[in-house]
Amino acid sequence: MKQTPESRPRAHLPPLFDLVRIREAFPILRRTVNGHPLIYLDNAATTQKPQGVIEVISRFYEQYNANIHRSVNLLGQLATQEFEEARAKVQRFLNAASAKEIIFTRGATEAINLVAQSFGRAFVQAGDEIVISHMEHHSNIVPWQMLCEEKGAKLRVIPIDENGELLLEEYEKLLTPRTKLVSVVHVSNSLGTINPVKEIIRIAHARGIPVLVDGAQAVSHMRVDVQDLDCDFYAFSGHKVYGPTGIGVLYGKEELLRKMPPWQGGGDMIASVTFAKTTYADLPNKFEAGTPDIAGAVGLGAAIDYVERVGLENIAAHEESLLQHATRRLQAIPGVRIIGKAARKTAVISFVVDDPPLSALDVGVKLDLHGIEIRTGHHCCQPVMDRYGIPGTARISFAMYNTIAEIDYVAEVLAKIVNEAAGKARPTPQVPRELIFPKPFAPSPAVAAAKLIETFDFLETWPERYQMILEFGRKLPPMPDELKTEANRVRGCQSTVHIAARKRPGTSDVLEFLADSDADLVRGLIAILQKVYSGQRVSDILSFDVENFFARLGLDKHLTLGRRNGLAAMVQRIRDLARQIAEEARQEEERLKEETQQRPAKSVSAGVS
Ligand code: C6P
Repeated sequence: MKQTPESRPRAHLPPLFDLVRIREAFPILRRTVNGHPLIYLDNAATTQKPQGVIEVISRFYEQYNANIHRSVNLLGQLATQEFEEARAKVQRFLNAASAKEIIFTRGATEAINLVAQSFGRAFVQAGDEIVISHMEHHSNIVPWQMLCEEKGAKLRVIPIDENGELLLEEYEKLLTPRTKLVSVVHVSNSLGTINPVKEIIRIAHARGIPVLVDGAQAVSHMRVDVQDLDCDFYAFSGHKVYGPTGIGVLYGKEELLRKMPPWQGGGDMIASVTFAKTTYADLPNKFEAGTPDIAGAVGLGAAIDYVERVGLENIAAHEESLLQHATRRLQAIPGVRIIGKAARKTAVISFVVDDPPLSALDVGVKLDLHGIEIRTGHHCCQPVMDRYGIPGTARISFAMYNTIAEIDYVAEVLAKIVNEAAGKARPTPQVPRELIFPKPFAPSPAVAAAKLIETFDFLETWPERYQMILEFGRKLPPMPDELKTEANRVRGCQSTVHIAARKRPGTSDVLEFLADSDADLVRGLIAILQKVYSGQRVSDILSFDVENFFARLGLDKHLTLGRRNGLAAMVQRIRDLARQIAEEARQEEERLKEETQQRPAKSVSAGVS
């Protein structure tokens, strides 16, 4: 039969990579941020959603919404069909041997917790060991720590080198007869390293040890074939592969999943329930207790369809050119240092600005003012940051819709930020020999707050308020380096923060403090705290409603959760110091009372003499 173009096999024809059409498919890319066209480079945190995915989710709620696996009614059957079709799509996407091996979870985090709890409960004993790596996301550290604590097992960590590559010889040395599982990340979210997971699995399997792969950052950038990798478990999140949040996947080899006990109990995971005994459903339902995120699964199915239509090979090639170009452009900016230089990397560039020293937070906030969305901080990889001796990095991460032009613009803006900072590099402050604490800004925290709120009310936009906060920071009284001790360090802040407080000389209950940070924004926030709290009576400090004050300044909306936690940690430290002074004052008062109770007798006798 003569083949028409339509009937010809399409296997050899890769889909076209049409960047213009791809960008058109993502409605959010048409919006502006702080008055600039959006440049979204925080794709490792979550990817944007194509119109098709948004529509499929809406259509689900408009046309099929019903609970699954339960109803004989038509809607229930349609919803079940859609849900199970999504599972089949995931199975094909990962090339799993069977749909029974695909378990829907809330995300990669829940998938790893499922294995830690279920596999761990059944197979890990006191003295056993779990091997992870130094570049894991907290989601692949904490569940294992919790398990180890519960069972009396030990966590072993594969070290990484300066480039951000795993030391495979060290890995082999860590494997012992006590090793019950190896759990490693496929692509590091903080360094971009692509780990040689196939080799890692081969080495573990040679000793009969199963392997979990955290694929949260891999599936949107490269084709993953779980049978070819031969991994025992593979975890990922829907929202990082252009699907919705709240849905993710645990792939597990059927044979292993069958041996594992259920994790959560509830509806849909049972075969039968009596008070005497419950039997469990077959795979995959055994691990899916309760009503799942049905629309989320359907949306994930649509996202996979979209990715397959664009072609993972095309996406990988495009992102590789973005990575190469961005690496060249960032490396060319003096003072910028890339963290993570593995030979095999994908889609992530983490960097710090050393000269002039600019905190990652300031870089992120300044880029945001130009419409460029990146992530800053430890990226839920604190051990990685400790390995490099840094509090955090600025991270740009790519997706299929990013462009070379966007990267050029980011590089230009970043170079300008670095140059401006160099021009304005704070002259080494003339720190006076005696400590100079600021004078009280107002008679009480409440009056100080009212003055600040009045100033901020004049500034309508966040960029204006941000500039004002920076201006406050520039005028922060200098803090001598001798006071920047470990004891004065405030933990819980993503940047480095020190607070040194004392009771104002000549008073019994007035607190004053000096503080500093390596981040300009944080210096500004410190200045605000200083205006409100320093030089005030401790009782006023403790009764001041700081949450409401922050909300009136708009900080609750414009600061990230990490930054708000940092601010809360600073407030907590100030309040603790205030409590300490209040307690000392109370003890002093008691001591004086005791003294005066004894004194009258003495003074009478003294008077007599
Ligand atoms: N990393 C990032 O900005 P959840 O939150 O379950 O969807 O994904 C957790 C997770 C697990 N492993 C890796 C390698 C990850 O990168 C993430 C999520 C985001 O880097 C948010 S912290």
